[in-house]
Amino acid sequence: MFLEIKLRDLMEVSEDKFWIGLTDSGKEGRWLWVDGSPLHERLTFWSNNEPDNWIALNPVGEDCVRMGERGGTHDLKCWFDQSCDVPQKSICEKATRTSPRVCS
Ligand SMILES: [Ca+2]
Ligand SMILES: [Ca+2]
Repeated sequence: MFLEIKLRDLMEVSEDKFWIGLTDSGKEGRWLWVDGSPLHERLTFWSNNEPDNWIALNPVGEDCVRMGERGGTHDLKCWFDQSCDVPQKSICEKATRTSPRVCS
């Protein structure tokens, strides 16, 4: 929900979506995050009829996942598998920045 809300304001057109670091390029249908951890199948947000590994535009299929719906979604189902060759913006995760504690 946090990401979906953040992206709404950043999307200018409907194709202006964001890679989330999830792929099935190693084995079709086996979804892994970029750190190698598997997708928790009970915690997915696929849009209707996705993932479909659609091959009409690219015979290799669709092995990368992007998210976002301009204007938002009511059910958070905003993940789409897409050809990895399509340029998109990306969401990156980084460690929490912590500041040293000061004792007084
Ligand atoms: Ca695929
Ligand atoms: Ca797709």
